[in-house]
Order: sequence, then structure tokens, then C-alpha cells
Amino acid sequence: MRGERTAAQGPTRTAFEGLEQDAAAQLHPAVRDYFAGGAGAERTLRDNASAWDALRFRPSVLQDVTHVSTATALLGSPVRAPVAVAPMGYQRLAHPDGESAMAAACAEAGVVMTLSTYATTGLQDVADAGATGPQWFQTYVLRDRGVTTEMLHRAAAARYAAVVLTVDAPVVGQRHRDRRHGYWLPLQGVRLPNFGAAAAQATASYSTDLESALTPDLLAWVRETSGLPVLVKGVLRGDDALRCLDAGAAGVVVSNHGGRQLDDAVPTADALRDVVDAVGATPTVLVDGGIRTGADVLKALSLGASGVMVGRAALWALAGGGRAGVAAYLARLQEDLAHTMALCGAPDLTQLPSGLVRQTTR
Ligand code: LAC
Repeated sequence: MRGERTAAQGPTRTAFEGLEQDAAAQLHPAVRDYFAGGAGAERTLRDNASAWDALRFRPSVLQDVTHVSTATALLGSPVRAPVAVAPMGYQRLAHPDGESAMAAACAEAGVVMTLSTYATTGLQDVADAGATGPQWFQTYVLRDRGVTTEMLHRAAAARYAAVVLTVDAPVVGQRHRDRRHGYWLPLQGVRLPNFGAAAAQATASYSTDLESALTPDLLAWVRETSGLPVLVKGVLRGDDALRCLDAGAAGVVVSNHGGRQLDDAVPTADALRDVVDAVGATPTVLVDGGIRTGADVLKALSLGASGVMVGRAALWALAGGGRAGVAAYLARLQEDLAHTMALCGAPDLTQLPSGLVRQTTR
């Protein structure tokens, strides 16, 4: 059991791992590389996953775990597990049903769907597809404030419950895989409807769209323009988390953009500790990056996260099996979380045993 994330780690890990292989077979190489890739030498991409692998549980015994509940609330919305699907662009390149299938599966699983600005399905269509579940809208502050304002107004009108403001992309990461494909994606017939009339200009090299002077007053502007609570995504430091809360954020998402922005950024499991130390238990603190399994989720919660975002795992499930594939993955994730909680002596999420994880010393 020495290798990380190998088949030797057992059937659960293998089943989660198989998602990517199944999906890869379906995807155009440029699309697969766009979704799978990270920035630079992809060290942060790899470290995100190995940082969760390097944590081990200290399970508490003599606990009654006859009934285990993974239910909680995220930003006031009840969820069946502390999980949101992360915002990811271009989902119709993964599966023809794209974001609508993702939203429908999230609603079925009772977890949050986060719609990307770079979605290939309109805000209202996705809201309709996932109407029974909580939904958030991810925004960038675009240089074109008119387009940003319109998106935020449409998100509020379509009853998205929160805005997730991504702040770790003042410029776009060096994605060598995308560069090799000339930043080309097979976009025939696929549009980015959130951009309205500006849709034609938006491509995989989206650097020209983004505001590079993103400051705390813009966070307040997003909150006022949308009238919605704002979660700031892309925070890796305790002091920055405090600045976000001071500027009116409802919480933060500890994230390095799935290793797609600054290579050599700290893995999110490490950054989560700093952020939780700084902000305490009250604000919503989510974390993403390398989270695939129920054990990964419980490790994040044990370090003080309120919940997690899963990105690529859900996307591979979408590519491999559309709505049913994502629903099956999310159901498996919830079951795996419940199973891991039972073995850790944690019947519910309100009172996890203290000191439930520690860094492995191997
Ligand atoms: C990306 C953008 C769309 O990571 O967030 O590709």
C-alpha cells in the first residue's frame, strides 16, 4: 500500500479513479487536455490530490453509528451532503447535455450546482434543469462591466442563491497543454450564452476577458449588483480570507483553481488550515482541489471546512455517462462519506471527533 492512488488502494478508490479513464475515451484530445490540465509543470495539480492522500484518520471507537447522516446546510440551503459541484466551463464539450445534465444530477443528489460564467448553456435553462436543488452562479469580474452586470442581474432573476466570485485569475495560468492545441477547442455549435452579444469573442484563451485590477471594492460591487451573498473563490491565505470577510463576503472557497493558475501554489489541504485558523468556525469555508472520495470530504471537514467542491470527478462522470453518470457518482460519494464517517465514529457532521486527521509520517 505504498503507492498513492494506485489500484492497490482498494475497490473504492479504483472505482473513483476509473471515472477519468472512462471519460477520456469519449473526449477529443484538446477537450480532455483542457479539462485535465494544470498550469506549468502541474505540480500543484498533483499536490492537491497527494495532500489529501497524506492525511490519515484517527478514528474514535465506542460511538453509536447505527444512524449516520451526511446532511447539513451550505449558505443556508439544506443539502444531503456537504458538497457543491465546482464551476467548470464548456460542459457541453464533455457531454451534449452539458450543464443541464450536471444541474439535474445535483438536484437529484441534493447537493449544490455551481454554474460557470463560461457555461455553454444559459443561466435560465440550467436553473430550470436543476430547479429542485440549490444553485450558485460563478462570476468573474470581466473588464466589460456591462456584461458582468447583466450576468449578475440574470443570475438573481433566475433565483441562484449565491454568487461565487473567482479571484485567482487576474491573468490566466500557463497551460502548456492548451498552448500545444493552439488554445483551440472544437466549439462548432457551442456558444457561451452568458456573454450575450459578446459570446463570439470568448474562447479557451480567455485572458482578454478578465479584470486584472480586482480589489475588495469590486467584491462589494458584485454583492450590491447581484443582491446575493458572495463566496470568494481562490483564497489560499488566512489574511486574504479576513480581507474578503471584511469586504462583505459570506465566506470563501479555498482553491488554487484545480492547479490551473499559479503552479507551485500550496495544496489546498495545507491552505485550508491557515484559513480556518484565521477566520474561525462561523463563516462558510469551502475547499476544492483533488477531492474525489468520501474520505477526502471527511478529511476536509475534519480540518474545519464547512463543505467541499468537487470539480473534475463530476466532470469525468458527466463525460462518461451524462446526467445518470453524475447522479451515480454523487450518490457514491455520499455513500462513501457515510461509510467513512461510520468507521471514524462520527454519526453526523455537527460533532466530528476532535483531532480526526493527522499528517502521515511515513
Ligand atoms: C478555466 C476557467 C474557465 O479554468 O476558469 O479554464
